[in-house]
Amino acid sequence: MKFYDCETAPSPRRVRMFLAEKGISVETVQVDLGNQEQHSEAFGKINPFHSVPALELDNGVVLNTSVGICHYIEAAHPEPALIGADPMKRGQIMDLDARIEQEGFLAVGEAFRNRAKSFKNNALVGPHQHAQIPELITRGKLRTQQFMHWLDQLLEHNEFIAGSDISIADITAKWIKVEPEEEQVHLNRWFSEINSRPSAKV
Ligand SMILES: N[C@@H](CCC(=O)N[C@@H](CS)C(=O)NCC(=O)O)C(=O)O
Repeated sequence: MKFYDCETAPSPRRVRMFLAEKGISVETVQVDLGNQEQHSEAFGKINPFHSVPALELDNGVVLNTSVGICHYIEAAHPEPALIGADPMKRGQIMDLDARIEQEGFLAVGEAFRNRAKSFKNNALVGPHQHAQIPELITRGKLRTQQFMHWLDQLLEHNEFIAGSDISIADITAKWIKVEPEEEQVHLNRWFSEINSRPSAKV
């Protein structure tokens, strides 16, 4: 198996933290996003979506989304369960994970990629060029605030995002690089707990 990674990017970090929680290590290849290596012809043959992470299995099949890769790892190495040990828990965890990806991860990305000069004609990840839309900076920031508020309220009742154990939903939320407000006490408590785990150092 070969894991296509980029040390500094948040999406591959989700997979690295997932692997670390499982206690698994995988051969890793760095893809230099800073130098646009994801757009090289060679990498395009591995992942036509020109993004990381990607996981190449021993039979040549390539998985190319964080969530797909994590599901594969969970099925191959069920313990400790990070996507629910029974059908109901799995459904609940994936509901939360999808919400965090859509409302949090993508909202932060919307604000960031429509603002940063380095993404001028690359506002969306992938093989196609998309111009930045400045209005999306404001909308992305507002959506991020609404998301952080929702997460803070959820964590008032749950130690981890989906209950009493860490799950993929915590890992997805951890890599949303936004500092909580001081008064978001539940979110702050959860952040310090999750940041203290060895798997968060990946
Ligand atoms: N839905 C994909 C998104 C992957 C993604 O956005 N990867 C970013 C790094 S965090 C990337 O490859 N960016 C390349 C680019 O900006 O051209 C996943 O979860 O794996």
